[in-house]
Amino acid sequence: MQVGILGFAKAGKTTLFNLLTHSSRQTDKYATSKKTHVGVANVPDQRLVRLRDLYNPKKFTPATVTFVDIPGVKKGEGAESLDLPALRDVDALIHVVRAFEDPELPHPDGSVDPQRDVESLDLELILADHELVSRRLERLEKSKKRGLTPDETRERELLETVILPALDSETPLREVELESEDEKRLRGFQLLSAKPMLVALNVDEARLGSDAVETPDAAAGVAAVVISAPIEAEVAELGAGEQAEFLEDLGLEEPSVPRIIRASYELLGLISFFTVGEDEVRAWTIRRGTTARAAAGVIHSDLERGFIRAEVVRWDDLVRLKSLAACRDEGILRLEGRDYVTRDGDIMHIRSGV
Ligand SMILES: Nc1nc2c(ncn2[C@@H]2O[C@H](COP(=O)(O)OP(=O)(O)O)[C@@H](O)[C@H]2O)c(=O)[nH]1
Ligand SMILES: [Mg+2]
Repeated sequence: MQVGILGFAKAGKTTLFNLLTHSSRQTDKYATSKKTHVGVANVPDQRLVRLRDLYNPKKFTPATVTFVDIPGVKKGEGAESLDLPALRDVDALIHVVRAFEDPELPHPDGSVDPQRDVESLDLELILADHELVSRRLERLEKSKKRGLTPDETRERELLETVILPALDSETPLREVELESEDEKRLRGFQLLSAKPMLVALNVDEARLGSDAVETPDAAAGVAAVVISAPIEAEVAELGAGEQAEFLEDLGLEEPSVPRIIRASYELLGLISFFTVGEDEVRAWTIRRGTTARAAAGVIHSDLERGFIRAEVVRWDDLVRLKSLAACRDEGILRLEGRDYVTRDGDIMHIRSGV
């Protein structure tokens, strides 16, 4: 699962990327980087930590999210200034919006205005989508001579009557409700404005934790978090004790990095199930609604092919009773079939005949 970090130049994208992925890529004081960076972050999960404490395993494997730091968007250049291949591949977007003032680092637009930046970035995504959809419609138009398949006919209708009008009226596609059939039809296009988005407002340190921060009124379906990237970098350097004190002084409950990683995970509609044992305690990532058999396939394709049943217990019941055997004795270790819908926090043990 990949999340793209996107925004205008000098918003703090690379600074945030470094924090999320423990990297040390060059940030841009004067120049503007044109490099796309890829890094991996562990998803913080207290449940998994409790399970680790219980098993003391040789190996501990949290869930991960991959972050892609995409070079700054240039206004008005739409698709041309975007690293489109990197952007098409990501499953969700974090838009880093500059809300900090710094006379040494002029905003490319001359002033700091989060609301304007949220709207202009959306517009860039909409323009890129518009171009792609128009080209596709032209191609379908040409194919009309040989006759369109029923699928192509439906696609044409969808693009012409729903998608293009939305883009024409500058509505991001994430706000357009579609039947799941149509959503599937569009998925292959990897339309940018259809991807789920999180707005990260990068504010001055003095305003962090204050209620005075006005989050830009991003459209429906867009979550927002407030961060101060340099402050987060300082927090990351501190030991746990000092960290708590420092955060308290700032009026914060926890650093924003774990919050952003978790928010990305949720944005993508992802949940975790766990496998436990002395060898490994591990979180596995699935989409909400995944069946037990498909979940087994995430661990190994053999487990999916030979799936017989899953033994399932809630993570907190296991922590309370301390072993799967005890859960079995208590009668709370359930046997579930292939169609069981896996829940967030399930401990799964797959029985397979392969
Ligand atoms: N004062 C201040 N400077 C910041 C903040 N966030 C990032 N910077 C600085 O802004 C410059 C650009 O940051 P960078 O992460 O490279 O931005 P990018 O172009 O969006 O990748 C760097 O010199 C950062 O140190 C912030 O919240 N406050
Ligand atoms: Mg950068």
